[in-house]
Amino acid sequence: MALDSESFELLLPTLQRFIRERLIPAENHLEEHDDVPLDIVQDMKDMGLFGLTVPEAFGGIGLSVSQEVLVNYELGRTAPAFRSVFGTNIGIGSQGILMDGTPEQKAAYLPRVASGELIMSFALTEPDVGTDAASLKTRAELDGDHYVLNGTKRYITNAPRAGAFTLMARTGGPGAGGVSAFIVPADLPGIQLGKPDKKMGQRGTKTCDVILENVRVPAANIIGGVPGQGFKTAMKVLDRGRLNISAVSCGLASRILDEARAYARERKQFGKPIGEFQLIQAMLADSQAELLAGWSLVKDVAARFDLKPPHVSDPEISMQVSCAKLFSTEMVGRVADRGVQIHGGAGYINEYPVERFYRDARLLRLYEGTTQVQQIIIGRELLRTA
Ligand code: COS
Repeated sequence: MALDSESFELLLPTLQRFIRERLIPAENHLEEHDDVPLDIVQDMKDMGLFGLTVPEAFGGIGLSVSQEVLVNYELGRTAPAFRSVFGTNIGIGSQGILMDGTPEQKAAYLPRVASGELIMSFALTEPDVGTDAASLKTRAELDGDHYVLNGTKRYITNAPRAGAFTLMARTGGPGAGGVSAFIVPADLPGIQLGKPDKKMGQRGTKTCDVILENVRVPAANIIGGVPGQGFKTAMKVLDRGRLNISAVSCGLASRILDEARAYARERKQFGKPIGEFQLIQAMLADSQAELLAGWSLVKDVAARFDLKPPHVSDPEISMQVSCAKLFSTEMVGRVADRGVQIHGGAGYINEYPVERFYRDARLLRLYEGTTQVQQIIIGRELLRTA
């Protein structure tokens, strides 16, 4: 599945212009008001951004993974909160339905996801369950043709905006085999949202707890219709999600590098622009080399991802995705740190974008699997195939 190259070549410059002319100028407003302005959300819907990865048969644009990483690189060049408005929709929120849903589930949800009418969000993490996702505790007990869900989901991105969740709950015994993925409409009785999380960065993204108390969900809402497959669905969704976080990391690194270059040309010390000093050039050079390495890796893994059917998982590809996430997210952390360093004291002042990008970048190493999770996945695969 891919958008024809002629249409994609039109889409990318349109998106670049939208980011340059609409999103970057709105970054300070976003930071101050902790929300994405509604007119920008409407523009995103009009541009089809909510349906980027939904197949054309369901009203979307149907990007391949190689195309999606190019889009995410561009989106990475501005505040991450802009992407988050539709990022869970085309990404981890709806990919479970796309990959493993029944034909009826796809027809019922994907067209509304693609138009932006329905925002979906991904609910895996819990208060006591983060990295060890297979031990999740949210219970789903069968009662006639419904399941009754009880539990709490934590740090759920876009929960306040969501019309439905892809939500993992335990229908069976312990471990991964007891987990099912449900489509849970957000307006079902018994669902409550917690207080908005106050975060270090990424202002404008909305995260909070989702609390479920005796929520009755039709058994027909189990993704794929078969209980016990939900952990695998979640992992497959995260494989693609992690590659997208990697692309965003590279885009953000390129923006930070641009900011640092501009400052190095403009700021004078000892009678000349600081960019003329080799110690500043060394920091710029290290960032450029690492960015190129990360971005080459992401594009390479995306091309491999596209060679397999989207719903089929391949442990080698999962391992390569983890390499991309590990390297790119750690890389952007170093690039952001150097960006602040090149700005000197000014880099610690919120007048300069590098200050907030430094905070924004920190989350990339944590969500959709920490660096240590990626190391576990890589290490296990290396030993499995030794
Ligand atoms: N695609 C498809 N299936 C997968 C898979 C993938 N990428 N990864 C694992 N599976 C399958 C395994 O093949 C295994 O299936 P079988 O039981 O049939 O053999 C099953 O899922 C359990 O896998 P595994 O034994 O590897 O599970 P672990 O409990 O050891 O978990 C980690 C492994 C830690 C890697 C996993 O829990 C993880 O990724 N945790 C982080 C979760 C995360 O990213 N949270 C962020 C929340 S979203 S912002």
